[in-house]
Amino acid sequence: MLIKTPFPHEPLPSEITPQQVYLNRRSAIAGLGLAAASPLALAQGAPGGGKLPKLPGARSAVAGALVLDKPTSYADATSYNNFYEFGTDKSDPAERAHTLKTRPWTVSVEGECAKPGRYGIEDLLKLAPMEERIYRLRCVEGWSMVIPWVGYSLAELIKRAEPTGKAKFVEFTTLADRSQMPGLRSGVLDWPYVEALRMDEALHPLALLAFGMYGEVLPNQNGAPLRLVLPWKYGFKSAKSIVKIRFVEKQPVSSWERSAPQEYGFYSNVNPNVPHPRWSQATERRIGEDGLFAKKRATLMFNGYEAQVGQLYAGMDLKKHY
Ligand SMILES: Nc1nc2c(c(=O)[nH]1)N[C@H]1C(S)=C(S)[C@@H](COP(=O)(O)O)O[C@H]1N2
Ligand SMILES: [Mo]
Repeated sequence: MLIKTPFPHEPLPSEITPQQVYLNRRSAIAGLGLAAASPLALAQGAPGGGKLPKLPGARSAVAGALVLDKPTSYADATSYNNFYEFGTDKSDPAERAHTLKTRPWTVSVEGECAKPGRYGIEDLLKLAPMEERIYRLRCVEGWSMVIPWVGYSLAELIKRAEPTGKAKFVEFTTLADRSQMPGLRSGVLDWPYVEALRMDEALHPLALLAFGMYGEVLPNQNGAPLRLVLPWKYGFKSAKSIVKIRFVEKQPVSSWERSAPQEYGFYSNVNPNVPHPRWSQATERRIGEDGLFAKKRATLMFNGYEAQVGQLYAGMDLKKHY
């Protein structure tokens, strides 16, 4: 029998040095009288691949939306991915996701709401002003990236649907099409990939519906044409290539919970104090920082977004609700 091993990939070594290198570079830039390294300038200094259509976003005013960490290179962010619909190796999505058809694309909004509907991707792109958000993304496997995303708060779409009083949770279903996604032949997860949030989490302004990154539309391997980015939660909560958003009364079971309930809880908030049953979550390696002086970074509570989201979990036992 094949034993399921979710997230079987061993982390590579990492380092922390670039923090200092980076700070030095910032002061060097300031010394030259060039643009001070504001978050906006940092993002603009993180170029995309230049091959996809541009998708600019205005500097976000949402608290916590622009971390100062050096953005991960576009090459790293688009070649080291988790998108199991295209295979479980980190390089599989970049190699195979060209078969994903992102037009036409429709997202169905349904369940406990007054205004259900079907939104074409072109309508979603116009629904609210695009913002640039520089977020840390921390994978449960123990690595992280810093990505300048482009999108708007998920709340913008939710409020248009007018959820009813019964809508306690929001469930996200992503595309599962065997003709486009070779990874569906594997039983590593139950397809389609399903994730969910409590309503107040989904309405938090940091919860991002992303359509782009690095000033361009999302590459297929990063979840085109739209995905979630929930920076205070482990990466797997940030579902890619969403086709359905459903308001429900009962707490849904996510794909990862279903596959390994002892290992992946519903909340999946980044928490250095709650180890995964098979490894610690206390540290992480930042992708792109591997090298001679490889040193891991300390993982931060709620991935560094505690000031913004901590209140959502006040009074909850986070060891129980991991
Ligand atoms: N549909 C779908 N969404 C997904 C996944 C997946 O396998 N399928 N992997 C998740 C995991 S484990 C992580 S860490 C992030 C990775 O996003 P990135 O490849 O853009 O860095 O996507 C998440 N969203
Ligand atoms: Mo992940």
